[in-house]
Amino acid sequence: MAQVTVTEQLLLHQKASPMATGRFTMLLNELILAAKIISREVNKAGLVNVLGFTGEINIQGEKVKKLDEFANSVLIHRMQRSGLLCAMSSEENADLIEIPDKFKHGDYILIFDPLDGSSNIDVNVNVGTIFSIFRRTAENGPVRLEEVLQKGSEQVAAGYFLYGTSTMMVYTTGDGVHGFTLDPSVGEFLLSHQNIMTPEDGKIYSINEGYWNYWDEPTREVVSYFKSSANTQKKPYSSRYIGSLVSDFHRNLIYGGIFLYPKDHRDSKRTSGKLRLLCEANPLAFVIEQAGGLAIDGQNRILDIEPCELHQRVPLFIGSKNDVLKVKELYGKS
Ligand code: P6P
Repeated sequence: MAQVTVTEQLLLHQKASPMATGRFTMLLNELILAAKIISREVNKAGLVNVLGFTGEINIQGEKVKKLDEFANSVLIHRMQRSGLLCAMSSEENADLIEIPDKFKHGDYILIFDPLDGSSNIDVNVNVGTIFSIFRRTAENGPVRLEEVLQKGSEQVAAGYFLYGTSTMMVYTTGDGVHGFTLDPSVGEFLLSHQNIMTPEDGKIYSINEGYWNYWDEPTREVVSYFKSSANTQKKPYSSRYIGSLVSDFHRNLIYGGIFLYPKDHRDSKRTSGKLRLLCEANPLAFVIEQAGGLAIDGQNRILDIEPCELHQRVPLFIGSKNDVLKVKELYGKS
């Protein structure tokens, strides 16, 4: 395959749409630079003292790991200078991130999880950066929160970087899903997976079964379906769960399967599940639908949910089309 860079791919495949401007290509290239910097630190995390805790607690009430903080600051530092954004929101920041007046403002909004799966950093398990891009709805003036709280179906682009055995970037602008692999020797992301389509029927299910006792009966019935021979495979699905959403999602995207993070009754915080609508569920839902899959909260399409707040959590069932439809059918019966 000829070596196609992200920029070439964007120019090759841009339909006449708001995405056809060079500004979006510039935005994605800024994001790529931030990801290369994060990838460099992640790949040498074992060698320098960036492991361990900063001792601070983030908005999610989780202890912030140094690499989390580093990734967050790299993204904010780089993207606020891009001249393309009017606001940002990070999973690590309680409030909207304003673009300082000294920088040129644009009409895109960037929402991101700087380093998802961070609980795995110290044990060398893959982590990732997830991003979601909207255009602002007002012509100009200070960005209002409701411009950020748009339905996922309004995203103009979304995707993730996966820092694993290789560093990958997977994204969509609504014109299919494309995967690029970083060639560290030249520092370029080169096209490695063109037009990714996920199998309609999976063979893998991904869920933290440790919470079995906290699930309601319909959820137990859903999980039991995938472990039984009553499914379309006529045999139990393989269980694969490494506790890093981007990695679990990416594996299932390529091989076919379903990732489930239901609500549970462990405590009041989990009655809407653990994963965040804006910086996790929405971007991955855009990707999976463009790859022929589906994403629901148990009943409703993720991309149709009207957000109420920045850090809103949502139950997530995402992956192969027929597997997600089965989840919807089983929950619909209860
Ligand atoms: P649990 C990582 O902290 C994360 O946000 C996702 O990357 C991952 O899928 C999930 O939480 C794991 O959660 O409750 O199974 O440990």
